[in-house]
Amino acid sequence: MAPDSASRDRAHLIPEGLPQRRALVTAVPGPASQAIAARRAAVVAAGVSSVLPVYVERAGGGVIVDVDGNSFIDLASGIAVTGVGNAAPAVARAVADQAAAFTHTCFMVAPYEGYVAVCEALARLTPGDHAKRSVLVNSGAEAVENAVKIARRATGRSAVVVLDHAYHGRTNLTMAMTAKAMPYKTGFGPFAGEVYRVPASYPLREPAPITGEQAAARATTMIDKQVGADQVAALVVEPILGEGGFVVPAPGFLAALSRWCTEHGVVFVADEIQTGFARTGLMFACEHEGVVPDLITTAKGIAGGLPLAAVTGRAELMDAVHGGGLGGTYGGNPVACAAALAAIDLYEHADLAGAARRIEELAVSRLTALAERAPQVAEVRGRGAMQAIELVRPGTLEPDAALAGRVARQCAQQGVLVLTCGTYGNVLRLLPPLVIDLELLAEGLDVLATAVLEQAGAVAR
Ligand code: PLZ
Repeated sequence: MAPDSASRDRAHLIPEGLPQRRALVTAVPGPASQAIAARRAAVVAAGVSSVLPVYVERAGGGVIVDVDGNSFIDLASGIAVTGVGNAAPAVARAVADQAAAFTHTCFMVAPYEGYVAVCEALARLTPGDHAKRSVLVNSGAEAVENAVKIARRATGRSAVVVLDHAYHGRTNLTMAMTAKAMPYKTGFGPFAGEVYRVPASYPLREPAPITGEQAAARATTMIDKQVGADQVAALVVEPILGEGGFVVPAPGFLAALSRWCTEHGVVFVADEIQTGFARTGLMFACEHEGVVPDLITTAKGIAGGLPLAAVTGRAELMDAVHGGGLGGTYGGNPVACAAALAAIDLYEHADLAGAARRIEELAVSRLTALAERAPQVAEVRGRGAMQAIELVRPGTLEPDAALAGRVARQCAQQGVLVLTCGTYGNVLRLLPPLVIDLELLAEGLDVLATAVLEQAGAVAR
């Protein structure tokens, strides 16, 4: 694409009158944010935390503007949600038009076309050309819960197998499926039963290098021995571990797991809630490995910021559920469906997968250069616009979560929003909106690199 047609396309993705720049006009947080924080302390549950200490007034493209007028570079997308950018003009228009027509009838009571159209788009865009059906729900966790219901009903089996380092949600069943105790599980048990955990493929932390096939065999042998393949309804896998640390499995791991599932009548569920919708440079992360899941869960990026999620899968599995067995008051809300149709149109027609690959090129080159200067960076990894660095004590693999926290805080103080993640809390992850201006991204990466070097006390060579 010629550069000016690319920038014209981008301009059309960004709300008008929102300068794409980093600019701090007060201390962080400023007085207006501090006033809201004081009100918050009196009424918002202490269990809900926030990364940025400021309160948002506007956001779009690659920036978030707070109530004091500070403009932050957004390297988080509200945790991989606003792939099309915040308040993307086409999404905002679709939402306004739908809200003016009708806001809710409940698809189970009086159905509407938008729900059907979203399911058509999911059937077209998800991997595999078999007949597919979808059910729409409200959140990622609810999608995972429904995938398990469907797999159990279709197979008549009860066991669910998940990976070490997995994140699948905060509801009771999905807490059981999530690996990390603090903050997600501690004190919240007892958890749902029949959930079994097997080792993932985490190349940096393998005691000795093993192939993806070997890592898969390690997992499936454990399932055979400890659960019994014929007891397993579903194996639920994130194609790239998200909250667990942006861990890309060794090549062949996913394909071998998927083959094992097919051989044993186990439903292979790809949880693409964080990786889906062009984030990794292809529409879905499974496509990088040529894997076709039986069921796929989606959420986050699907609707440009409105709450919507889905389970999509093989017609014969999905339709094994009796009428009335799936649903919920708000599932597939018409405003969320309108937003999804507008967002999906942008993913497909504004080449946002290509944008993710351009983000990857820039981020990987900057982060690799940083890794050469900072021995604390054990690895640069990810796919597309889902990139991370894992921080350790130099010369070891000992996780340095404190360093990751200090770097994220310094970035916030300097107008760049960066998230941490990882089982050990020592991973800095980048999830920029796919529509971010590359110069703005480069500036954000510079702030991040400086923060790593300063906080690590690393001396430039
Ligand atoms: N599956 C792979 O990444 C949500 C959670 C943040 P919900 N990840 C962000 C937090 O601390 O709550 C996620 C995910 C994967 C499922 C989910 C759950 O999606 O929409 O948050 O329920």
